[in-house]
Amino acid sequence: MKCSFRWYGPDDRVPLAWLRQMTPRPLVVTHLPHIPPGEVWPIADLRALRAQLDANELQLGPVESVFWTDAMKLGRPERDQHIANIIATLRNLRTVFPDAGELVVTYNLMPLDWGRTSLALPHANGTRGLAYDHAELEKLDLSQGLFLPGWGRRYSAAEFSALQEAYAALGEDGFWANIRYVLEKLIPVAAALDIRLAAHPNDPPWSYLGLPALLCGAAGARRLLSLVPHRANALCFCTGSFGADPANDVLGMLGEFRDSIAWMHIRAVKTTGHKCFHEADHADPGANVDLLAVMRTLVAQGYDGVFRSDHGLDLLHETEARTHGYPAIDRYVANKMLWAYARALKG
Ligand code: CS2
Ligand code: MN
Repeated sequence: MKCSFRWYGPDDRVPLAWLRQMTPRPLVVTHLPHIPPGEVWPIADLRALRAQLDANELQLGPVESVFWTDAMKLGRPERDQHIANIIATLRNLRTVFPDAGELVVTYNLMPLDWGRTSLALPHANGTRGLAYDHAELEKLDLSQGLFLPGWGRRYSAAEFSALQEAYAALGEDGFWANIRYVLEKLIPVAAALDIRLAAHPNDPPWSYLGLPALLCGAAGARRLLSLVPHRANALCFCTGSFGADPANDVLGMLGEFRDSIAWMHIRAVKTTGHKCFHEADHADPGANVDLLAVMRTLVAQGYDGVFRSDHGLDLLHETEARTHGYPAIDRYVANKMLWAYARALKG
């Protein structure tokens, strides 16, 4: 298995030079944060990214993320242009990274994006981490608009209620029909470019603020993969997202979807109440999902792809840093632990 590390670009508090110091040296999981969803990732910008990776003797890992636009999810007329632009982005990625082998491009079907109610919940041992409290979220005063911790996008009250109404009018079957429409256009192109499109689950894996949540467990994954059955229609299997719902049999899902896992996010959460959880240490055996059991399952079923430790806890020198769930130390330590354990299992 190959480990990877999320890098949010030049403004990331963790510079590429730090990734170069890591053993095992991670693949770089990144995207072009300055390009809005639905616009083409220009070749020049991708070449600049490649130059940064080459200068640090790093290689591109899964791309995360080429976001889908509201128009694509809601089936608005401008979706066709956005789909064409994503196709151009896929082509440009292959042009700039012809030697990268099979590429993975991650996206998600969340109406908003991953959501938490806190980015720095203090824990008794002095660490801090992301946390989600459904009751707290549902009590939000939306008359002031919506802006969740960790987000770059703010919604005015009018924008957010219009979004809620649009998804309510669309309905889940309408949403699935729009997903099919997009995948039927993207999958053939991705396949021809040796690219897998990897859908990241809903995080949290349930509806909140009246918005639909489709990819929350095995049923959603089955439906997504059945829309366009093809290797290029795949999953970014996130154990933290699926694992946040104790009803999900994460180890069983790893087996059921083994052929559709393009890559893995391996992180743990701990449920503390109804639809209430916080990020747990990757080594915590008391988390919702035992990540060592995840590694044993992956090794046993011959998974030899890429993983990343996803979120981490603020600890040691980073206790007071503003890491928004992406610290350097804990993500690195988790990568190292998971990678070494997988190596030990393989012998
Ligand atoms: C985020 C998510 O890294 C990203 O691009 O959008 O992947 C997030 O880090 C978690 O994976 C959500 O589970
Ligand atoms: Mn994830």
